[in-house]
Amino acid sequence: MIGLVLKKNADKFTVEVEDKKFICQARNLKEQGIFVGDKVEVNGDVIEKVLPRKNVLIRPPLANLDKMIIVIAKAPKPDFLLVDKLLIFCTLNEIEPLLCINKSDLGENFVEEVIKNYEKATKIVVISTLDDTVFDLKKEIKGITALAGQSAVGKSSIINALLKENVAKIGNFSKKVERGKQTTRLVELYEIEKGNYLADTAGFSKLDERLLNVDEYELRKYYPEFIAPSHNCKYKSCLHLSSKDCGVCSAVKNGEISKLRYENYKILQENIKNIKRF
Ligand SMILES: Nc1nc2c(ncn2[C@@H]2O[C@H](COP(=O)(O)OP(=O)(O)OP(=O)(O)O)[C@@H](O)[C@H]2O)c(=O)[nH]1
Ligand SMILES: [Mg+2]
Ligand SMILES: [Zn+2]
Repeated sequence: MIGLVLKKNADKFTVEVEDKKFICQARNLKEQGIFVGDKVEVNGDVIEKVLPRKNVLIRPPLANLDKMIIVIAKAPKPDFLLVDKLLIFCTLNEIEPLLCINKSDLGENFVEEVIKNYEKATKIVVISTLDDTVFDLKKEIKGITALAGQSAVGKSSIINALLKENVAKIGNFSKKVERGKQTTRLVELYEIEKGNYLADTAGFSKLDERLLNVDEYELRKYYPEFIAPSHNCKYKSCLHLSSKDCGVCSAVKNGEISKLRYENYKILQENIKNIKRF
């Protein structure tokens, strides 16, 4: 029978087969080779085979991702470069991205600012787990969807609010160190609606540029707002870094392109240049 791996704990796997959950073990297969999100062939309580994957992430270990919800909040202070890297990562791996601004109860200015910077880059949903706006996220969960983002942005809180149950452990945001404590350690899939799962994750708080594997010229196409007809740069080989009559540079100057996004682009250009390619 074919099942879906919902959870991995040491050498035990929770596998869902036709709405029932079974604790299975891998025999004749390497445990390290089985990921949460994998479709597997099971016989009794034994996983016999891993079916081909759409994609696989190593850190956090997750397979067959359809969608990624990148969660940010006013606190902890967002790392927007990480947001940009995750957006690129999604496009490269055929994962549909969504930017979710959580903790909207902490103030409107922050929300407006983020929308201004990112509305041309990706779809955005604004929620708070403290009120009903969190349910706006429900219709966005398709297939296997992962919550990504820094520690303490509220990923586990979102799962609990959607399921109206305290299934995921919630941490504290430490004001003193201005960051979370990585409360969630394991990856686990929670069924939000039939066939639609949400993964609580840890470990998306960094993303090495090497994983992106794009060159300086390719990077441009991951900033869709640079390509809008009004400020499309007329030079085909322009990297939009400083040239006097570069259309993108002047659109940044007159405020048509977000400065924050452009500065991130420049940092990524620099980082990509410094990666030694083998
Ligand atoms: N004000 C406010 N606080 C929230 C909201 N959602 C979550 N929090 C708080 O944010 C803190 C961190 O929440 P978690 O859900 O543990 O965050 P996480 O992203 O799962 O963190 P890690 O598991 O460490 O990656 C907790 O103190 C929550 O109560 C919200 O909408 N508004
Ligand atoms: Mg968590
Ligand atoms: Zn240019």
